[in-house]
Amino acid sequence: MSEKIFKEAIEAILKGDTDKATDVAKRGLDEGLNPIELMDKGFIQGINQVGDLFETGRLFLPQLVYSAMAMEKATEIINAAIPEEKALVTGKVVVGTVEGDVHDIGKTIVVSLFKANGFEVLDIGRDVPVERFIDQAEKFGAHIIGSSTLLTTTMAMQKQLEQELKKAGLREKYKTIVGGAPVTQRWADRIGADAYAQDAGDGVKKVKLLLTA
Ligand code: B12
Repeated sequence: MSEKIFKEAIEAILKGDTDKATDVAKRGLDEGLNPIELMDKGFIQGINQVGDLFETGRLFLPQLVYSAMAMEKATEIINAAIPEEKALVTGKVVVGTVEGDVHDIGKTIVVSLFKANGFEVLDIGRDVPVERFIDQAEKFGAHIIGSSTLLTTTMAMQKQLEQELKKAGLREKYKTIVGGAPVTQRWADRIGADAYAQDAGDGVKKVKLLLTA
């Protein structure tokens, strides 16, 4: 039964059909599916397929935009249904998408899962300049700064964040975690970030490790 819902979720995103995505998200939750599973095995598979079709020229920007709109709606509904757990490890995390990049679906999922795991999270949005990451982390009293990038061209901003933290004499004050589709552990090591996470669940594990390190 859940397989059918996952398939419908994939189809809704492929078609860029927001009404269908809304209906499938609500129906899946009503039927008692785990929201994270519904996201991972359904909607995220759909948006990844859209990305592949776009990359190989079999789908164009207007369709990508419709698929993204359907994905944003599904994400909003599902995020609201993720149960909040009592935190065993607490900490404050600032999360944003770097300057020049407007992709925020993944970042928003990360924010929800962090909150669901009891971390205090400040979501600073997308297209965020490095200075703002630092300024907001200072004001929020963050322990960790998390940055997301989906474009290879904006990955350099994560490196710049490391450099600016050093310049400001703040590098030891914070732990940093990087994520986003083109980001790898190798990139994290290269720029000197404290951690890399391949998805939101991995992010939760890594943040817990950083907070107890
Ligand atoms: C949806 C989408 C869009 C939407 C974004 C809507 C939105 N509100 O986010 C729209 C239509 C706006 C868009 C625009 C563009 N896009 Co686009 N887009 C995508 C697409 C299809 C899916 C991204 C997505 O949401 N994935 C689903 C989420 C859940 O996954 P995720 O983001 O990777 O996040 C997970 C993990 O990476 C991790 N994570 C992510 N961030 C973080 C941060 C931390 C701290 C942690 C711990 C973990 C973590 O956890 C998340 C959840 O599990 C990708 C293809 C792809 N496969 O990535 C292309 C893609 C990223 N886009 C691409 C391009 C080229 C563009 C445009 C330049 C197109 C254009 N010509 O205008 C513009 C960019 C505009 C800009 N300046 O930013 C290319 C990038 C190529 C490259 N090498 O850089 C891709 C790869 C498509 C392709 N295959 O060509 N896009």
